[in-house]
Amino acid sequence: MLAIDQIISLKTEIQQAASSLGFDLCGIAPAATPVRDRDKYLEWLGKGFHGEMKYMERPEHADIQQLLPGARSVICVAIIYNTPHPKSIECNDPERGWISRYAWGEDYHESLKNRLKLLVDAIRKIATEPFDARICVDTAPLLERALARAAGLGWIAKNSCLIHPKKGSWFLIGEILTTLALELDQPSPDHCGSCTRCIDACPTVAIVQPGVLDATRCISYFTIEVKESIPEEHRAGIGRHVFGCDICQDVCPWNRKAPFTVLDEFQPRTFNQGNDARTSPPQEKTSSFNAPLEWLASLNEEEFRHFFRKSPVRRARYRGLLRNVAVAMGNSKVKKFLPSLRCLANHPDPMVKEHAQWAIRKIDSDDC
Ligand code: B12
Ligand code: SF4
Ligand code: SF4
Repeated sequence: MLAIDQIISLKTEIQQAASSLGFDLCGIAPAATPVRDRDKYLEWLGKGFHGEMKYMERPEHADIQQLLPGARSVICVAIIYNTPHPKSIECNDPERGWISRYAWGEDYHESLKNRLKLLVDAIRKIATEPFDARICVDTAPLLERALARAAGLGWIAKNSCLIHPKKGSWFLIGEILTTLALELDQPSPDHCGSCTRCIDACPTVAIVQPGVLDATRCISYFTIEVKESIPEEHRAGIGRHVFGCDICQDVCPWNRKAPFTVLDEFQPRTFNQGNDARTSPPQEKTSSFNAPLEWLASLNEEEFRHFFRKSPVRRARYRGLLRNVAVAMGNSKVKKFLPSLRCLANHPDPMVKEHAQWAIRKIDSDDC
């Protein structure tokens, strides 16, 4: 058993190691999901707010001990992905599609996991007793925001994101569950006050109550998680989003002065436009930031795999991205998209075809 001064110095050393590995925040929570959050999660599931995300129904969500028997602490970390590019609400070009900010560069799952593995290695060198550890980033059934709040990394805000008073909310979180008993942090207080900007700005009215998101109305859910047809009544609300949505964070006053990352992995990717962009001579550079819809619609499957290699966008899959692009083109009402949409309307995939036909009807109906 460690003495109290050893516990305190171990925590400080862990935080220093986390910072040197590129993490922007690091705090310690008890190894138990707070009861209030577990109840809210069960209520959320009961209302069917998770929709098609069946992975959200895994019962271990409420029980950290099932994930790591003997766990005593959770080391929570956050990494900022914000870069100095305009917000989605500042870019209104209907000819371009919005990929959400976290998805402009590399997929964070691998890079966070690798950093967390290095952090575990570093802790093994400084801890005076053996311990078990398990790394989690997004995919494990954990209420990550609830744990991060308990670790003092921020408050769960009305838009349901975790916000830190100095860092804003443009960050991703990960955890190390451990059998080590570490000095705990205090949960962060709520700073939303009377503000309701995110609730008012959400185009699909997905924030049904402060802190409660009906995912089945969220643009992020439709464009990333839904694998088949997007119900027609929800297509107009998607606007020009082709992967995820940033609006409820864009409007948040706590993000006004949010810091930027210096990490290359989160910077937007650039591509050379052209029919075969890998072999044709360099033409106009395009990027994952505010990408031209026509260019996205022109990608073949091989090009999609090449351009979005190790990118979060891969989660939507090729057919899902084309579906989203067709919806965004339809919503734009831009007539010059008709030739691209006619190509997509001949696509062998019936889902892509149907969304392109819908978009053509939508643009044509604007004639009268
Ligand atoms: C499923 C999921 C989604 C779903 C559902 C989102 C949701 N709000 O549940 C969809 C696809 C819509 C989604 C979207 C996004 N996601 Co997501 N997602 C997840 C995932 C895998 C699970 C979230 C979850 O447990 N939901 C269940 C609900 C019940 O939990 P909750 O929303 O956190 O609710 C808590 C509070 O709101 C509170 N609460 C509930 N009811 C009430 C009622 C009252 C009155 C009060 C006061 C509180 C309260 O208690 C709940 C439990 O703690 C997590 C990773 C993980 N394993 O945690 C990432 C995660 C939450 N997502 C993340 C990100 C980045 C996003 C997007 C920004 C991506 C994008 N740009 O499109 C958007 C943001 C949308 C938003 N406003 O939340 C990050 C969030 C980082 C942060 N700073 O908060 C996470 C943590 C991934 C990560 N490892 O970094 N996501
Ligand atoms: S991510 Fe977009 S659609 Fe989802 S709750 Fe926020 S503003 Fe609404
Ligand atoms: S916009 Fe306002 S209410 Fe919404 S999360 Fe930010 S501070 Fe809270």
